[in-house]
Amino acid sequence: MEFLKSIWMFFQSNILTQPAFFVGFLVLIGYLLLKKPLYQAYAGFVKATVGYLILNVGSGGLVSTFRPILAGLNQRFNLNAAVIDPYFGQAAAQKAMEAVGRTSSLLFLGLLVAFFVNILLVALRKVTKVRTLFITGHIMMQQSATGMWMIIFLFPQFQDATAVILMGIIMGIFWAVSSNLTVEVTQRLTDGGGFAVGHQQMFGIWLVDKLAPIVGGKDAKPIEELELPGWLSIFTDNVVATGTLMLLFFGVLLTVLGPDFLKAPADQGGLGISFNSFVFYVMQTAFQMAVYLSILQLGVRMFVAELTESFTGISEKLLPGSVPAVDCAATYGFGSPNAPIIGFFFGALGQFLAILGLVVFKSPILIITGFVPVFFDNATFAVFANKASGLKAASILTFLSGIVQVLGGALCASIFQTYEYGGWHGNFDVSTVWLVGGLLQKYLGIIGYVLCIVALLAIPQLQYRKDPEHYFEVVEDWDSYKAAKSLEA
Ligand code: ASC
Repeated sequence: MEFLKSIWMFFQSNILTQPAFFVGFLVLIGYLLLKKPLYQAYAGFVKATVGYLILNVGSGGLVSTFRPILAGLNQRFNLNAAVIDPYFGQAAAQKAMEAVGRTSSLLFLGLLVAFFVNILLVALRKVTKVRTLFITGHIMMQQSATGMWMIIFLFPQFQDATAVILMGIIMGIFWAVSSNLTVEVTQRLTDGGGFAVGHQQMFGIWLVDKLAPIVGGKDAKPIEELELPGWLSIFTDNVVATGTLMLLFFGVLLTVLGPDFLKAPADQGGLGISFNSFVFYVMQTAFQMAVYLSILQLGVRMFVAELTESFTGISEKLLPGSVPAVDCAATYGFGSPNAPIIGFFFGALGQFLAILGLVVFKSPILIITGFVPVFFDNATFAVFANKASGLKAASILTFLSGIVQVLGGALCASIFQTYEYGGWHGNFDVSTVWLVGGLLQKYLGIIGYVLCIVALLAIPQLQYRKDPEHYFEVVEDWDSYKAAKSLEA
């Protein structure tokens, strides 16, 4: 038993929660199954892992640079608000578990159960119709923390072991089913990239893809095909567009915070950032966004190329008709490079408007924008909305998503009582789908829990029914799928 436990611990800390290595090993195995020479499989492993590590540098840089600035609004205006961000949400969930006398490390056991439930659902895909294995480890950890707290809060009568199993089952099903919803849209976006999204806004992606043509019109041009007249044409360049938009955004935000607050050390209630000229500090901060985004896109291109080629090995030999579900940022290498920043911008506008609404209507619950949901959810929505129906859809839908994120986050932080611990998870699915699921369980108890599971498991069945002939083909043989679909169209 001890031996098995140490193997699991090794796997959990070095591979399962480190998607770079997880993806690297998938690529290695994929190439070996394709009977490529060992040296080529090794090269693929290195490129995929390094590519994912580069993506981590980009997304980690974005998160660590911009999260404190947004969260600083809370301190600056003494709002005592909950920050809607998964890092704050995870900390709040863990504090809440400790406060009711449970150990927060239960989340890792729940994660283990959930991961195996997801594997089982893929292994039984002929029956379950699940095609995706969720492998974005740091997200699995954050969601397990929030999920573990929700189960403990909703079912305080159950002991640790029961709580872990309840949470593992529902979470594993959520991972499998939600990422499975993104298969077709992601394949279309990436022209058969061979992956799906396994992150925090999969239901949102599905919804955006459905709503975009209604909001933006059926024949709208994607952003990358727009011809900007005269001087505006400089904004077709991604670096110029990002830098300029962010100059506007951070110019306003940092001026509102004020140089004194930014400079004051943490123990005096400031952010402790050092700089000489405020103007140059604003420029550097804004341009840093373009830097990290460029890095992120470089990493994406590298690992996705390897994954696409090698995964046919796994989907032909090991798990036919299945794909890995990875970080949402993997989609930023496709479509218009300007889409992510447009999504962030309009998402932030929506969030700020909703927060203003909370203040004006004297809501007892206040919310502060968290960087991760406002950026990564909305950037992803914009990428998919743009693919489906261009700029108008991308901007309107992300603006609406910003509003939903704040209002859903406020409801969740108050209903699930993480408000007093300073945060809520805040990503789109967690503040919408989980809110509904949590309410069902709050009012119907275990019947609500069973209802959630039945409803989730029904989703892939419905997807399958719509298109039984091509349902697995979309991942097994993209070219035939495409040809069949264009014939049907
Ligand atoms: C998240 C989270 C991150 C980012 C990253 C995006 O939800 O916790 O660090 O999004 O995964 O690439």
